[in-house]
Amino acid sequence: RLNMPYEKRAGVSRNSIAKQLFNIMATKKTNLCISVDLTSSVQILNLLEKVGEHVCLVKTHVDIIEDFNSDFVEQLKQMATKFNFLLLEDRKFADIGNTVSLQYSKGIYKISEWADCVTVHSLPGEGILKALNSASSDKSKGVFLLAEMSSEGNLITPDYTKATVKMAEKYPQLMTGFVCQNAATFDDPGLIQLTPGVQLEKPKDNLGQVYNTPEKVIENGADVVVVGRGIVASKNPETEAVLYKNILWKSYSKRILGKM
Ligand code: UP6
Repeated sequence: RLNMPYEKRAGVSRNSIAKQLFNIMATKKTNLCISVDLTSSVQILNLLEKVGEHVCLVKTHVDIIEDFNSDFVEQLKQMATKFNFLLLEDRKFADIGNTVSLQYSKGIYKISEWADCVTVHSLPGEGILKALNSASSDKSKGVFLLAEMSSEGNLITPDYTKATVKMAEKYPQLMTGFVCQNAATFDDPGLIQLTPGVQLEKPKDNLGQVYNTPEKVIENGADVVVVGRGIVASKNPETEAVLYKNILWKSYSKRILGKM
């Protein structure tokens, strides 16, 4: 999958969100995902107004937004249409299937109504995928399963990673890809490697996050690269987003030519 261009990979994806995401990347020439870890809806929308044209995917943690409301969701969806990006709610579901199906579609956030895709832990077992797969939804949906994490001392083992990839095989139409750090994690070119833990500025934070450079993660198989504070906490987010976008696209272009 590493040498295959995104537009070709769209053709072999069995999940419609993965297909869309590959096509957006090819069209907009960006594999940058911005993680908008801000606590105010106005701040998030203002940031997206500046960086929206440079990203393929916007990753949210809606449960940290202090003034979350349905109007925010409407504006977020409008922005996604205007700038042609998809929405990933990084909910990291990790409970029994029944609870997860409620968390996915009920409560304040009603994630299933607006998120194109969500992140999910494999820890509870297959029921979690079964629940999301059968959750009724008017729109297409996708799942990124966590096969590895970026944080120091995380308890995921190589066996856990392998079992996670195996679990996903039964749900090809649901699976958008994996959150992981290494190319060896999976082979299917129709799936997307989403890699967080990326920053140019520093090698880690104070709470266990470990950072790699954009070049390094592309070399390690990343297809969509998540940058949070590297852009969000910078003085000029727009300039920074362009910087990350350009380095990432250059690295991807080298990779598909086999020069990496
Ligand atoms: N994230 C990781 N590592 C993982 C999985 N998810 O950092 O293994 C998420 C975090 C955060 C973002 O929840 O929203 O990616 C990274 O943000 P940062 O670039 O500001 O560190």
